[in-house]
Amino acid sequence: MSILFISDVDSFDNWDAVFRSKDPRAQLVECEDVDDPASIEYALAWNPPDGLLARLPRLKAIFSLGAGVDHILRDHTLPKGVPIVRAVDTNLAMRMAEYVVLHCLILSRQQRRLDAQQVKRLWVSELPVFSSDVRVGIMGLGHLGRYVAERLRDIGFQVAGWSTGHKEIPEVASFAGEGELASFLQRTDILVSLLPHTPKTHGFIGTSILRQLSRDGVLGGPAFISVGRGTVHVEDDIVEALDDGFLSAAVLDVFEREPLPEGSPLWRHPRVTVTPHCAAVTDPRSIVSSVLANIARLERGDSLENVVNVERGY
Ligand code: NDP
Ligand code: OXD
Repeated sequence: MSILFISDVDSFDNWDAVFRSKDPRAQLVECEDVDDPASIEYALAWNPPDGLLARLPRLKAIFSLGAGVDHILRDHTLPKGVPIVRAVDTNLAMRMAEYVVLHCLILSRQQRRLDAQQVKRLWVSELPVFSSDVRVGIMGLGHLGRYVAERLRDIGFQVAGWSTGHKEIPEVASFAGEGELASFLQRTDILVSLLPHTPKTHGFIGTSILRQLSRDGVLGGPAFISVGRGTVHVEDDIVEALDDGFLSAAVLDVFEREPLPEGSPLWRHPRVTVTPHCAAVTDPRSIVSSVLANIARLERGDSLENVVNVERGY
């Protein structure tokens, strides 16, 4: 079966090698090597150029190279009726949990202050903040949000999540919808955004959300960690909230524009940590098996797993 590989960031050779090792019948091809568009049955894509997928007349399914699918859905010419499948993978969830746990601990253990002290050779030991006194709030309690919530809970943080519908996760408080948003924000010291980018979440985390976060927590002001999509937060509002002392810190892995433009004030802000969209990178070794299993399902006439709801946008 022919699978078209489309990505401006992933290595074709890496993915091709993994596909070959798992199923010699799976033939990965790059756009420039496609002689006959009708030969392509599947596409594996990150940020495909507009119109490209519509030119494949026998396409059976589109697999996203990531958990997010906004990079595919923004093409308004997508072929009708062709299912879009997103990456759902424990490995990806583990990487995301590492990132969020790391930064929640850096914030709660005040590691940046300790680093600054070391530079000045200062020996100042203060009473540590206990993770059990820090309230983390995760926006988006989906596949990644749930896994992250459980790991933070295991370390002792007080964890809550906010999503469209309520979730049952032991010792994680669940808030849902507009009606419970204010209560969720008011009990949150570290806000983590793991929302997908959809028409509803576009520009959602700005001044009015940030200003509802708790001011009476142990961190001396709320902090914000953005790992979902940069188009969900508003960078000017984050900078303003930091500059007027409302936010104590921001950790940003995703941005309104990527790569983050050189002129962005975020690069040099003393209370901002910038990372280059690397919180959880899709590993071909674990994704390829699920793509092949899904293709086998389709070929048998069974339904695909992890199909995106195009109306909802995630
Ligand atoms: P899921 O689709 O499993 O989860 C999305 C969650 O967001 C769900 O809990 C959903 O609620 C909630 N949600 C969506 N829209 C709204 C809304 N309008 N209001 C309230 N809640 C909402 O996605 P994943 O957990 O797999 O991934 C989340 C995102 O993480 C991806 O879309 C991607 O953008 C990003 N990502 C970033 C990476 C990085 O390296 N920085 C790596 C991988 C992913 P409900 O469950 O009730 O429907
Ligand atoms: C994803 C990402 O969506 O890496 O998987 O951002």
